[in-house]
Amino acid sequence: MSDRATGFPFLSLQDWVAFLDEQGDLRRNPREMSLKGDFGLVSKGIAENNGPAVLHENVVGYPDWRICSEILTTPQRQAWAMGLPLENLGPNITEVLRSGERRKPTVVAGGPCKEVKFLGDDIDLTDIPIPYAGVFENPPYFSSAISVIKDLESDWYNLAIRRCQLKGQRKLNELVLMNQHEGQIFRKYVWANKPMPIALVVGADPLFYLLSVTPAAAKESEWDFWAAFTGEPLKVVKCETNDLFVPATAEIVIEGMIDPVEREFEGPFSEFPGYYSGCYDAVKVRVNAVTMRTNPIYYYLYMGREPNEGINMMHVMSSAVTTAQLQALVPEVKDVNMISTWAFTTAVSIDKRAVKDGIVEKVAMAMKAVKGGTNVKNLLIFDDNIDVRNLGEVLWAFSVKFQPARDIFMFRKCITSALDPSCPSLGYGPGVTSVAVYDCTEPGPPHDEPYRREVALPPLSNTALAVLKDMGLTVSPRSHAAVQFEGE
Ligand SMILES: Cc1cc2nc3c(=O)[nH]c(=O)nc-3n(C[C@H](O)[C@H](O)[C@H](O)COP(=O)(O)O)c2cc1C
Ligand SMILES: [Mn+2]
Repeated sequence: MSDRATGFPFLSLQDWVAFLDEQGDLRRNPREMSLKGDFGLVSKGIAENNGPAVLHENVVGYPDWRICSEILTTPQRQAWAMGLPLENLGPNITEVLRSGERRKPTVVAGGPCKEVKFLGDDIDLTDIPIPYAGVFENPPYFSSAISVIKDLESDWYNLAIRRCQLKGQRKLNELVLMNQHEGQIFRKYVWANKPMPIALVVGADPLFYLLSVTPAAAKESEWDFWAAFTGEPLKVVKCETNDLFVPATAEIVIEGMIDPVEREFEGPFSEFPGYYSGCYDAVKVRVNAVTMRTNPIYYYLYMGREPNEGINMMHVMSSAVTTAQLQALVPEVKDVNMISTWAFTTAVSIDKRAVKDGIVEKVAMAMKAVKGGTNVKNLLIFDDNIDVRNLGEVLWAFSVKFQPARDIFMFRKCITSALDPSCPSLGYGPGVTSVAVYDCTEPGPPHDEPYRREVALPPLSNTALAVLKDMGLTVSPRSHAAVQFEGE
């Protein structure tokens, strides 16, 4: 498999599936698959093994449909989708998000997402095959729906994947969390007592999907970053029944309105912390139009305990954008790695030569101030001689540099995630927990001499490397010092 995707940029889900097939990184599944029982476990198994993407071609009850999954599960597929080399993927994404040229989408007259149109009472959402994830879900969820909404007061379009529970032929519930931009925008419609127009995109090009889980700052329209990666603006078409726009090459588009006061119970959903969510008083989407391709592929995104496709996408994109957001406030920040359960446990490295006093506190406060840090609950902070993307190094440094009584501090109350099962307000409000900061950096002066602050490593020796080579062994450059003894 090549490192760089030759087909980049991929303009639709169909193009992406064809590309993965050419690369030998997609399996076609000819077996009969039942929506109720069979899909979740296949996805889980592929994610656990870093396996290939899959295209299910035989869905019971839906002979005309195909369902794809695991199309962005692995770093290689994520790298291809963004047109970046696999090596150094995280920092490269940060660089594009920081300095790539953003452009607003271009409006075009039509596109494949308009090939078939259902309006009013001709709409029947149950004609779309929606697999279940967990055992207790009923009815099932659109798990890959990207919600497109517009701010009431500005030109800010916001995108994000939102689970949507099927509640009738023309009815969905959507989980609008108040710690997310959609919650912040929806609140403005509520205060103005106006219905909020919404477009749900189910199936689109892979870069659009990665951007939809990128926690860009407020007022930044995530789709403007499409051009930063590809050099050209995203092409969008206008909706049939409202003034929103959607990618012209989407598979399925569901257009609707959300009433500012109407609510209905939805849940439980197999959520990213690995538990079922509670039941929520969720907003209701009344559907006014469904448009689609003649032969759409449904995209099934499994959610639940990691590893899984959704969390893998969020880890890579959230880490990358949070690095840029933090560096803008605290330039000493070097890298961010969201390690577990999206951002619940996150490691940050800072320049080890930084003036130490107060820097960890500064990073922690900045983390809770930037958009990408919203869900951070356990924050581990290291010097940058620790590679925060290497879990072995993270655990080692946590073990030897961290003194519990001295190096832990807490924020008693921060906005985090309402979906955290340890959170007392599960299901209500924005989600509020305490946040713990683990200072795993080394003390500053007077212990600032290199021999006290360096990891003890053997000197670089060409002879030693040759001896190892004779044995068929290699050693990581991180395992020896950068310098040799004199005379070597
Ligand atoms: C499969 C999947 C389902 C998700 N469902 C929801 C959801 O129902 N509600 C929500 O607020 N975020 C959900 N997310 C997370 C958001 O897409 C993500 O946090 C996004 O960056 C939020 O952006 P925003 O703050 O601009 O709205 C989901 C993510 C994935 C991968
Ligand atoms: Mn946003």
